[in-house]
Amino acid sequence: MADLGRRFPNEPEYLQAVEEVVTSIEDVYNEYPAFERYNLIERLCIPDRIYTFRVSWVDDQGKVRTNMGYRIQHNNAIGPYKGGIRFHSSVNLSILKFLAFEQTFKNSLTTLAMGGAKGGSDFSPRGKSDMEVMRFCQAFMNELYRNIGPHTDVPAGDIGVGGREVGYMFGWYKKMTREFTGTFTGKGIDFGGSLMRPEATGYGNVYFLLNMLATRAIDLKGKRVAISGSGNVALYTAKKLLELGAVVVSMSDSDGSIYLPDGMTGEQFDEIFELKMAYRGRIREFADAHADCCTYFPGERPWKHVKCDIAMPSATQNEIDGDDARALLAQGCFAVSEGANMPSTREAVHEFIDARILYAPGKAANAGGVSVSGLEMAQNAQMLSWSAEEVDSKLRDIMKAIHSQCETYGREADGYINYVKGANTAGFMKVARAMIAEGIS
Ligand code: NDP
Ligand code: 2IT
Repeated sequence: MADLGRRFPNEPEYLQAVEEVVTSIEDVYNEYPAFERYNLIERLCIPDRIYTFRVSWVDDQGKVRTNMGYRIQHNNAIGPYKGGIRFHSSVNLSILKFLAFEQTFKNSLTTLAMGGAKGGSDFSPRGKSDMEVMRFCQAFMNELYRNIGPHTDVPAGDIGVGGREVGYMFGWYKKMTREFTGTFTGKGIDFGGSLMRPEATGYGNVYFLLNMLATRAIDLKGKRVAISGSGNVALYTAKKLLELGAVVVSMSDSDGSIYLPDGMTGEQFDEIFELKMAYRGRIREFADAHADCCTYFPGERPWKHVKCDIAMPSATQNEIDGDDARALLAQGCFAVSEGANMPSTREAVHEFIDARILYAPGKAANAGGVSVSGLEMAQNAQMLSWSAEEVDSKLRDIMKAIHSQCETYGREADGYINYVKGANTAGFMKVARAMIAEGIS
């Protein structure tokens, strides 16, 4: 860690993600002298390669705009590079390196054959017209198309990249290569996308939560759940929770949070879904229209304002700090299942584990998204498409398998399941074995 800190002093998110993994796999790492002989840790922490490029595009006023573009191919020991693309003004190398690193262990846990990658740009689709987004996606793809492919590197969505952006990038990729291949996942259903991919991350997180609750014989029905975010992951998390009889008490976006002390109705969920998905509106607009049952906290995250049993952070990294974690615990929160990647700071993670609550890190709990991406790749390779029921049933099985790997590697002497240790160790072991078998490269 000291060595990485010296080499990458300006990359705090990357160092945070690496530290969490290396500290939690220490015991198992020291049991196998071959790991040290092959210098596995250093080789696994540093990405295989990083592409950095300029993306220039023309806005609706005819002005030439320039953004940064990146793709980090972290590790392909167990399958082609695989991971999302993030478009957000905050994107930088540190954030994408942490995401690509995490993706490698997450993908290993899914039981499918996928390596780890991540990419993105500091371009923000917010406030841009469809044509501006299209021109940006095409310019981004112009640079990247040479470095991806169905057996090389398969991108997908993440923050700011949904069906619209994947469609535009896939369209330009197809134009440049003159080939129709499964090089993106999260594609539209009409051109090779898998049914259930939009739902997969949120639904998968709820399935993971159900597995965790079962270890303590707790029923989800009637439990109060605080969600952050109101994008792809947050919305489908809320949808599945409502279907299963849980009480959804909050959502948020980057401007603020809403709190519904009595829970959200199905009709209110539909309204939020339409507001965010069809109109790309702000969560404040929902609060304005429902002042009788909903409080809005401008510029705030939900955690200090809600009374909940369960928290499902689904917006972004480091959105729960130590104080937020203590506030959640003080209100009686007994489970945290992460939809976002690394939403809890190191201090928050320690609070949750010290309190012995059910705590699932993103790389286990949100792996349903990339898992169904893996199923999309399988369907594309077969030139077939499976029914929603078939994909959903496979997703449930995968989330169960991830949970049981966490249990195997994470059970502590007092019986507590440390999901951080379990997920990191199980994810690491598969990649490490493959890297040793494949020789030094
Ligand atoms: P979306 O872009 O669909 O939604 C993101 C949501 O989080 C929006 O409500 C957005 O608010 C909010 N948000 C984003 N950045 C910030 C920020 N810096 N501060 C406060 N709020 C913010 O993205 P997804 O739902 O796809 O992704 C959410 C999280 O889930 C990310 O951490 C992502 O890495 C992770 N994830 C996504 C998967 C997927 O399949 N999409 C799979 C696994 C993990 P606003 O509208 O104001 O921007
Ligand atoms: O963080 C993630 O797992 C994703 N954004 C999904 C990646 C994918 O390839 O589906």
